[in-house]
Amino acid sequence: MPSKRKILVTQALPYANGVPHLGHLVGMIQTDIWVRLQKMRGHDCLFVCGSDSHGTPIMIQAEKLGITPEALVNDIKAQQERDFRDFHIDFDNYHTTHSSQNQALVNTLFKRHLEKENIYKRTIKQLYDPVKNMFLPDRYIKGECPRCHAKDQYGDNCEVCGATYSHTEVINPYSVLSGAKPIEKESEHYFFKLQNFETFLKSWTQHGHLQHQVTNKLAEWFKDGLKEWDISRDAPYFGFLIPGETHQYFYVWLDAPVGYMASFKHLCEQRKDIQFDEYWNEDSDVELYHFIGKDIIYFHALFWPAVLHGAAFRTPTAIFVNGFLTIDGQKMSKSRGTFIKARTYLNHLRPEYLRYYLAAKLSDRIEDLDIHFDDFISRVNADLVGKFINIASRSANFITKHFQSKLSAHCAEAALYQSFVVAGEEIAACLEKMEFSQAIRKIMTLADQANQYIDDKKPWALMKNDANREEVQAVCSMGINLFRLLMIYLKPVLPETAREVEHFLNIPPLQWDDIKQPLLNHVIHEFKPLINRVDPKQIEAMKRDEN
Ligand code: B3M
Ligand code: ZN
Repeated sequence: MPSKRKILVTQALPYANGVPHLGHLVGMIQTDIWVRLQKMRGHDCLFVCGSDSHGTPIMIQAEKLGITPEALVNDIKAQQERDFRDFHIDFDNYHTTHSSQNQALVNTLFKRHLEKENIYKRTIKQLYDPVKNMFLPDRYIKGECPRCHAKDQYGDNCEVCGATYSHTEVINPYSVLSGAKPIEKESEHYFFKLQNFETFLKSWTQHGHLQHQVTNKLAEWFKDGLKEWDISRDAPYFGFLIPGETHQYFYVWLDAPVGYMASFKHLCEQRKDIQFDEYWNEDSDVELYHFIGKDIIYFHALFWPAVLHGAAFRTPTAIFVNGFLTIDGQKMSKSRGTFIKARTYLNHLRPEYLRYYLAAKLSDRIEDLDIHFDDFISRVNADLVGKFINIASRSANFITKHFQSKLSAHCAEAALYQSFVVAGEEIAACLEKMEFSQAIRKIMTLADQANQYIDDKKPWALMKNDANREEVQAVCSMGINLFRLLMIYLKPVLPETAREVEHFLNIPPLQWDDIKQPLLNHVIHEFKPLINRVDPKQIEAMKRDEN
């Protein structure tokens, strides 16, 4: 095993204007599995996240509910924390971008860039809602598509013909908020000159920080030319005021990734053993990984490294991108009944079913991932219950009933045990590379082998003759030891089951290194069914509940 690594991991910060749904869980679970692997392997790995709490949608949502945006984001943050915790997402810290730590960091970054003239101000024209008295982001403007003349299309693109355009080209535009015809109005905005970082970014994006698919995507953007980025928004806005201004706020996407740093800063304030500078200074050798969805590549792979680099902070070691979630082959949609909130799932199903199912499908490629519920049921039942848990349930009762719960003093099949240990290194390598589905396939092949071993030895038949007692104990102890190895490999995916198994086996929390030694001459507890089969009725009830 390599020497102890220092690692900081982040997962994209969910917006605080809606509660978690299954779409959020793909990335959360992927990241959590990877972090748990690192911790089990003895590395010093921290996982921070938080709510993305600023922006127009949050302001509008709060207004609709008749509460302050602060109250809304606090409320949603609490719910996010509960839901993610119940899916066993093990954050070291869950913070919010609406925090003093974030504001201080954003101001620092802003000032450093202002001094270097990477940020400047100029006047622009925008559409303004004269009834609501506010500037309108593109998604709050609708009108007729200038190309195909479809009605009620958004201010920047047409869902009918796919055209993209400027809001000034929309025919008969209206404000989604008031229905009023927007007027054009001038205001001063701050711009970040992304072009200043072209050389840096061209090199950075080519140096192993990104998946190939991402690098290719970026090549297209480089070809189109990097454009300056509008980083301010006019009042009314829910965000941080720009230093020295009274009506200009930082755009939510400027302060959102800084939220990663802020969450870590907040963690440093609680734990005296970690130093902010060691993790974020330009010369930091701590590994830093951002896990994100494919729709926010531009922000993370271009803006964010440029913002960090230009302000003399370290840049990410790697950015890891996952695809979108579909359910039963469809985009999640409320009208189709395929939109499932995290809490609704939790009310009906064991969170580890989803963790396992996702792990069995995730790879290091940016592919969309489908939860097909028939497949979900058969996968979980066949693999987890039928193969994995089965090994323990077939072995444990003999040990408890006939051998006073004690495992043999010797490992009956050293070669078989060793082959599982060797496979463990391949499994760890797959998990490390985000090839989760490959890892799961390997684990299930081992589970088949373990079951085959018990089938061949037939302890139930051996038990009929008293002369075979010792062999029965040896075979069943072997079964338990193989099961224990598989539990170690699955622990990042199934942390709750692992806790129950640790109790069953009467052992301290399993670490990856524990694979080296089998459990010998050791008293275990009584076996209780660890994971139940998924009942299709539970799925139906969950879907019914959501609709
Ligand atoms: N709040 C959510 C998203 O677009 C957005 C992520 C921010 S990460 C700094 O997926
Ligand atoms: Zn159109």
